[in-house]
Amino acid sequence: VGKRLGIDYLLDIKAIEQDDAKDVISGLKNNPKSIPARYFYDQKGSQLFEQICALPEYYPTRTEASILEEYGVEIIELTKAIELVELGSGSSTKTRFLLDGYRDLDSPLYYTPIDFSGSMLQTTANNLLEEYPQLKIQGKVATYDRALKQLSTYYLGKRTIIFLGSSIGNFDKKECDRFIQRVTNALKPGDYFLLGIDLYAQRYPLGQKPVEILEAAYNDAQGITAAFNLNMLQHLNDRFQGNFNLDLFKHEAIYNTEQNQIEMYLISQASQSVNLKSLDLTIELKQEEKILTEISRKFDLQSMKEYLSKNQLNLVQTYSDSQQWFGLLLCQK
Ligand code: AVJ
Repeated sequence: VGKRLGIDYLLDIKAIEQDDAKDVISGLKNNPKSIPARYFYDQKGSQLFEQICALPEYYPTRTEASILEEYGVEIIELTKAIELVELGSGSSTKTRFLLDGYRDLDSPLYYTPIDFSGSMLQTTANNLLEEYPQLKIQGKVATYDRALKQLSTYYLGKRTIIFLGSSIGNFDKKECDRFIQRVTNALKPGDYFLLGIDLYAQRYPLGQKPVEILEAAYNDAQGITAAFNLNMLQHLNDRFQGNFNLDLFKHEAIYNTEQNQIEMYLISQASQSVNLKSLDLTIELKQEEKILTEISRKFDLQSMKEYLSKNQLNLVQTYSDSQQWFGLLLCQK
């Protein structure tokens, strides 16, 4: 398989470690306190996330997968891409519905998975090469920023960039603008961007997705999301010689109807101080004080369509499920 696989390692570990330290310190010194959402994803956290995706309450993964299963071939035939780039590819599970189409049509494809975890990328790439004989893989272990910058420096042929799972919802508005501009820069006119978004409002006459459905997706009965949230503190302990006591924090996820976003918090169950030795940082927490760990924005089709077209990405086709809970937007530059 040697010639069919390449992996670029584009992480500047020194710079990342410095940024990480800086971001943790400034987040925990802020009022209200916060921790960047990327701290969910150490090895344990990535496993818990895979479990979340399979939960009965967590509808986004299942819904998006069913849309891809139904329209994968149509998307391939429309885009005619030679290179498929995936931002945040993880285990590439849902992507297989697109890769299946290429295999069935017997079309060659360059697949460019991008992920922050080198081990995840390696394992997934090796599995895919066995399953898809017509595939060539050139993966990148990188941040989105770095990978997108590099993509704008070369071109293999008609390109489609995909960003699934409504991960775009984790960016605040400023981060989102930056990200979308980078995506646009990595595309040539005629290329495509396929974006998965979790919807909060749908077209008439379906009405709104109930808030209970949204909140249940982040407060599952088995407590997997709670464990995922709390694991962030363990990750900080491991990484920065910290002494967070996980028993003294509680998971909370609420839907903010004004901002149209899920907000995940860790709530301090006591008045306590926590030390992160290698950051030379001590913080004080009041009883019931909240640390914000994630926002997960929800979208409506019309505003997202307008937003994308302002960034040179014109909506070509919208795919959705029968309840219109999730949207897959195919845009062309
Ligand atoms: C992978 C960012 C889309 O926001 O729904 C799942 C992460 N957090 N449960 C999301 C997540 C809590 C997920 N994204």
